Amino acid sequence: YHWDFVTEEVDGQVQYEYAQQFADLLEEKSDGKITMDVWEYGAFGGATEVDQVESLQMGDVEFAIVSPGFTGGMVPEGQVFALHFLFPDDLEVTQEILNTSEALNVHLAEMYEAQGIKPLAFFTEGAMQWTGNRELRTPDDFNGFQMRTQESPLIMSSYEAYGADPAPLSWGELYLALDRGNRDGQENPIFFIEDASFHEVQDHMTISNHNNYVAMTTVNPDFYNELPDNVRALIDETVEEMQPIVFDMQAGMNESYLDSIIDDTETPTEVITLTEEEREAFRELALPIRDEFRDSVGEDGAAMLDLLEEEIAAFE
Ligand code: 6CS
Repeated sequence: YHWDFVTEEVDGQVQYEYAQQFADLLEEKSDGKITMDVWEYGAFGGATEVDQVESLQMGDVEFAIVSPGFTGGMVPEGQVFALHFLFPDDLEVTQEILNTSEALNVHLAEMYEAQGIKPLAFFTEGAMQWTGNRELRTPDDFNGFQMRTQESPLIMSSYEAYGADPAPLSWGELYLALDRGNRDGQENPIFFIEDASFHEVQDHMTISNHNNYVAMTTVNPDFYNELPDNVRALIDETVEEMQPIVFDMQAGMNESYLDSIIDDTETPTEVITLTEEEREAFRELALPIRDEFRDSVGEDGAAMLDLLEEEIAAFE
């Protein structure tokens, strides 16, 4: 077997490192019978994140790491990950929920599969933070702020609720957009902000922990369902083994890259951390977006969110 695995990130970043280790593990387990080509963001036909999802749906690639933020138009229910302040702040607990939730691993997974995207696992890439060309401490600071988001209506609604003026963009174009002032700011986990050098062209960063970044390990369902049982079992086993590995990977990178941002005196970035009271002002504005989610996705999607909220409450 020889398969293709596309990612939305580049060498040294979480998704790419994940895919490489995944490919190595699978090659080892299969005694070299399974090999994979791992693709960096944009390398598979020069595509954007949304194009890459389409390559998976068409079966041009077998495996992909997909961020739900780019599937808002195809699987609206996946926008559950766009909801700020939904998952616990404790990332270990959040990862436990991602691993065990029936709402996600059964119900949401079926909704994805119906659209030609089969999620095998959900993993966090870390808490998300804001960067901006001005300090972001209160919702007022977002007034008229040109926020870069991924391609998802509910991510945009979340920032509109803060008073911002969000506009989607592929991340490959984001550095220049921030540098030129076509966008005022963006959200991402710390490792990504540092590795993509966004901090070089942003004077401010806010540790907001308003959400965590979730990615999905996905396969083309026709390809996967037609595999012999023993091959599918090897894939499933590898997916499971990768979960703690990728959790530690993101934790390490997010911690050490914060120091690099703070220590970079050539292009200084002012870093502030929101107090619980300051976060509360955002949480209040973010809560009604859950109703918007329920109204826009219909009954099954709303029931999926109800169940997920129950599961989260049980952990808290
Ligand atoms: O901001 C983005 O769009 C990118 N962020 C991460 C953490 N991974 C890939 C994604 O495209």
